[in-house]
Amino acid sequence: MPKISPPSADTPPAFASSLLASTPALIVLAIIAAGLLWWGCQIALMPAASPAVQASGRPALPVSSARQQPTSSTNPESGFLPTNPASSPPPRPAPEGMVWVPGGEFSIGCSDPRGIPHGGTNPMADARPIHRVTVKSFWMDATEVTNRQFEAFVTATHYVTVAEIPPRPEDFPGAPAENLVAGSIVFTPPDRPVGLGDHLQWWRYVPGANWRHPFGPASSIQGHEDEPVVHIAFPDAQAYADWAGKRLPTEAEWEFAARGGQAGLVYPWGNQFRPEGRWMANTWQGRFPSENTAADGFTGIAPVRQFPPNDYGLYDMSGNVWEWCADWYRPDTYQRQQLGELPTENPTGPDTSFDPQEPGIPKRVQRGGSFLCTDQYCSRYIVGTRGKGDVTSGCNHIGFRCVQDVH
Ligand SMILES: [Ca+2]
Ligand SMILES: [Ca+2]
Repeated sequence: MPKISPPSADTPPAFASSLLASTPALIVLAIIAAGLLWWGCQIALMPAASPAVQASGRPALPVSSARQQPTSSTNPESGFLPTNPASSPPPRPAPEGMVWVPGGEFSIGCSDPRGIPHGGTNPMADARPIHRVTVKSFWMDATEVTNRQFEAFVTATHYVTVAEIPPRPEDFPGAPAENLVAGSIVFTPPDRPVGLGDHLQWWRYVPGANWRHPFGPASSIQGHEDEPVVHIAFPDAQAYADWAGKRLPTEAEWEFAARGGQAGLVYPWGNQFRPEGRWMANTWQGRFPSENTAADGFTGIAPVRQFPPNDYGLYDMSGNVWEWCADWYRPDTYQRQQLGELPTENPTGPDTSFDPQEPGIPKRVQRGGSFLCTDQYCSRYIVGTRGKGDVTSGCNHIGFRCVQDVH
């Protein structure tokens, strides 16, 4: 289904429907989808890295050499206090492909990153106040779910993803039937520098783009089996998790896991973006969106496990692809938790979604940023920052990973 949310009961689909009825649908879908993805830093996808570029990906670096101790960001005045991990050992060996996350109490959130190197220009106000949250122990997928894993799910269940289903006419009254074409959002970088104020310069709605065909019908995932699956809408991620006997992480679980037992670090690995000159995550280098130097070794998505894991053994918690979390998104979630209006013990987020930028579009939390993140545009590779996405939208830099409860 195209990247337009079915309207909520109290919000008529006036905008989408009127546009669809009067404008070529694919253009409209691209406009709307790009708008939906804009604010949450859902920067569109670049073509996958060439084999030569991907082959140049560096082996994982020893984590210890890049680890840094918390510095000023952990002082109490900043709001960060030490993480108190639970002491219970894992009850059994980790399920295949998963790692143990001990749970415990930690400080969730993000200081205003403006002014720090690679901090970007967004104050990240929705990630404050920094406050204490407790989560239970759980297992977590060490990597983003890969094309290989998702294919096994589809083979077993014949599941059809949202991006493979044509939009329903009842959701877009007045739209010509020929305009309602299944597809997803792909990015075509302009061939020259452009201002960042008009995202339509690099967004494209591609009929037939989906997880099997990330760039459209002529593309495939053959040879990309160990890359994270993309074009995944929220229900798709949930369906996979159900099949696998897992679930999506809550936002608090995701951040507890990403911090790896450390407190108040800017990134999952420390406070420097490139400790000792090393690349620690797959992000964007060069002038966005026209120049992609792939200095980190990857023009597009990287196979999983190409960068060092964090202290819990989790890969790509920063960059590569965005990851769905279970919680509804609201910008005031942390304020409400701080005030006691929402739980801070195993929090599952608010009951409803609200994004002031797009009221009426139901959104869930996304975390970690993607290979398209850059401080010119989006610095949500910073560990405490929060992303968000329309639940019916996939895109070719949105994926997920799962967690499993301790039973
Ligand atoms: Ca890159
Ligand atoms: Ca990621």
